Amino acid sequence: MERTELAERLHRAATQAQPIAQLSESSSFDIDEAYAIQSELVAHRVQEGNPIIGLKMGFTSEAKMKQMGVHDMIWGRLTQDMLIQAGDRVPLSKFIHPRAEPEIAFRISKDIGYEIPLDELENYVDGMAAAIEVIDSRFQNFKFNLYDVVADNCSSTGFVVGDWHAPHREIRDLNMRLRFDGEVIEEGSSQAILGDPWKALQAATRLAAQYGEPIKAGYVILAGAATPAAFLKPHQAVQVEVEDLGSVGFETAD
Ligand code: OOG
Ligand code: MG
Repeated sequence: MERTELAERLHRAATQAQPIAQLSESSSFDIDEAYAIQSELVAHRVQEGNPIIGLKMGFTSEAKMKQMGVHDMIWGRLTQDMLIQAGDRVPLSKFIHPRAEPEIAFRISKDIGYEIPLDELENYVDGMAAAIEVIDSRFQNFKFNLYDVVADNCSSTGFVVGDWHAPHREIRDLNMRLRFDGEVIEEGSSQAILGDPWKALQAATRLAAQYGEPIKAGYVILAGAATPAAFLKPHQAVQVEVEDLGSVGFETAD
C-alpha cells in the first residue's frame, strides 16, 4: 500500500539522516491521508521502543508560517527518543539540516479525550516551561507543502524542556529569545503564538480528539515557535529564555 511505503521512506530518511524528495512530487494525498502516513511513520518509532510522550503544535505563529510558506496549523507526535536533556551535548551528524526554535511547553496532568474549553484548560496542566524544539525536515532543502510536512511528523526531531513552573493563565506577552553562543539570534513574544499559547494547547486538544490520538497525563505539549527557526552549527551553545519561565539550553557537537 502506498501509505506504508511513504511512511517507510520517511522513517528511513530520518534514521539515515538522508534527505528525500517531497512526497507531493510523486504522490497526491489529502490532509487526512497525510496524518495517516504520520501515524504509520510514528508507529515505526514506537515499535522500536520509543513511546509517544507528547504532541507538538506547528505554524501557530505568523513568523513560522511566513518562514516556511505553509499557512495552516499542524500537529505532530513527540516520541521518547526525541527528548534531549538540558545541558546535553547533541551531535548534529544524526540530523540532516537541523534548526532550533523557541517554544513554550505545557505538562498535562490528566488524560484528555476531547476538546477542552480555554477557561478549563488550567485544570489539565500541572506545569509550564521554556523549551527548545529542534526541527529537521526529511525533505531536500527543508522545502515542503502542507501535506508533506504533516506526513513527516511536522519536521520534529528533538526537544528540550527547562524547569517546570506552576501554570499560570496570563502568558500572553512573555519575551522569548533564542541565543547561539550568547548572541540573540531570534527574539519575539509569546503573543505571536495564536495571541495566547493556551490557545495552542486548546487546539491540540481539539485536533488530538479529531484524529483519535488521546492526550495522556504526563504528556508534554509544545505550543509552536514564536519566531522563525535558525540553523544549528556544531560546537554552539543553544539557549532559549522565556520571561517568567527561565531558560534552557544544550550544546551541539559534530
Ligand atoms: C514545521 C514545524 C513547525 C512550529 O513550531 O511552528 C513547528 C517546520 O517548520 O519545519 O514546529
Ligand atoms: Mg516547533
